[in-house]
Formats: sequence, C-alpha cells, structure tokens
Amino acid sequence: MKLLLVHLMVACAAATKDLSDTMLTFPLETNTAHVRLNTPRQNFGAVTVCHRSFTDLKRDHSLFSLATPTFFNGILIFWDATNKEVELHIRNQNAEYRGFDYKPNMWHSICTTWDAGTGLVQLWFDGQPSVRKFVGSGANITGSPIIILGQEQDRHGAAFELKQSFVGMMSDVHMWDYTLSVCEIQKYMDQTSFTPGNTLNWRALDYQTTGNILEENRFSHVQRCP
Ligand SMILES: *[C@@H]1O[C@H](CO)[C@@H](O)[C@H](O)[C@H]1NC(C)=O
Ligand SMILES: [Ca+2]
Repeated sequence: MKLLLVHLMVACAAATKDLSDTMLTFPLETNTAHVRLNTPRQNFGAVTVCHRSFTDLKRDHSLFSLATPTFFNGILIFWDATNKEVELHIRNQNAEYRGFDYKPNMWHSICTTWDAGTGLVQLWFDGQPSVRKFVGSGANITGSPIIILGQEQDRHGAAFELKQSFVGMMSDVHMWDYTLSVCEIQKYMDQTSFTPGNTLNWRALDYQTTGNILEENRFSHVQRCP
C-alpha cells in the first residue's frame, strides 16, 4: 500500500514540469499550434492570471484563452490591434482597456483579476494598474476548463483562427483561484519572489504542446557576451 502511494506520487510529480528558466517559442503562424494547460479545478469565484509575452504581431492575437462547455470566452485575454486595446473577457462579457504601451519586440508582463462577487476586472500592464471595470457578477466560472496558449477558442478546445494566433514567446504563466493582492502583483511584475499560481504554476506545469512550439532557455536570446 505504501509502495503504491509512492508510485502514485511519482506519477503525479512526473506529470508536471518546472519551466522556471523556460520560455515557449511560437515561431510560426498557424491555426493549429498551441499549448494546453491542465488544472483539475472547475469552479472559480475569482481568478488572477499573470503571464509575460514577447511579439511583434501587428494584428489581433490571443494571449490566454480559457473555454468552458458553456462559455467559450470563459477567460480570454486578447489584443485588439484595430483599436489598440486589451480586451478582457469573462463568461463571454468583456471590458476594453486602452492607453497601454504595447510595444513590439520586448517582454510585457500582464496580470488580470476578476471577482464574481463584485463582477470587477482589472489589468496590470508592466506594473501599471488599469481602471477597475464591471463585466458581470453573481456567477462563477464553472465546468471543465480548456486552457490554451497560442490560439483563441471559438469552441470548447477547438475552432482556432489563423489571424488570432500568437507568434512570439511566452513565459511565466500563472493562475490563481483568488484575486492577488496589489503587493503580490507588484512582486510578480518585478520578477522577485511571489506566491506561485495554485491553479496554473509555471514551476510545476501540467501541459501538452501541439505543433511547432519550442521550449527554450528564456535568457539565451537576450544574453550579453562578457
Ligand atoms: C463560487 O466560488 C466560490 C469560491 O471561489 C465558492 O466558495 C462558491 O461556493 C462558488 N459558488 C457556487 C455556486 O459554486
Ligand atoms: Ca476567434
């Protein structure tokens, strides 16, 4: 019995990977390549999602797409290139955020919070907080979530569009089932020690990649020679 338990624990540990020094490179525009992030959680009364991304895309693209069987935009973080806005979608409702300097060819750190009690969403962009906006209160995000990087889901786990795909690099994706304090968000932004995600944790990530996506050292492309 004890041996079985040890085996089970090893099996669980083997299913996740520490990506601390890793970025995912999405090198090609496709409507297929994506990374699926797994969590057993199915009921969210609040969330925080943080990630870093690097791109030179001039068109719309998805940064984080969580679909449930009933809400394909359960949580969607999306760049609207026409209006130069970040769109935050929660349970198919959305708020738009403008005025952030989404420069190409540099890392941007983005954190998003939402709470079902107040229905408020807020965005932090490279350390700068946004307006707090209402998207809808009183109902949790429920049902089996499919979480995808690299593509935007128009159906639960499917229906990707080439012109909404992500091309570039991504790193440090974390998700919590509560709203992080401003200090914790600041620590994430500053890349100092912070409480890793309890729903998605980049340091112990359960994921699968499909298509041409590379796991590369996140520092290698910016390293300076001595
Ligand atoms: C909504 O989520 C909260 C936790 O975040 C939980 O306490 C509550 O029971 C959930 N409500 C429903 C109706 O599932
Ligand atoms: Ca779409």
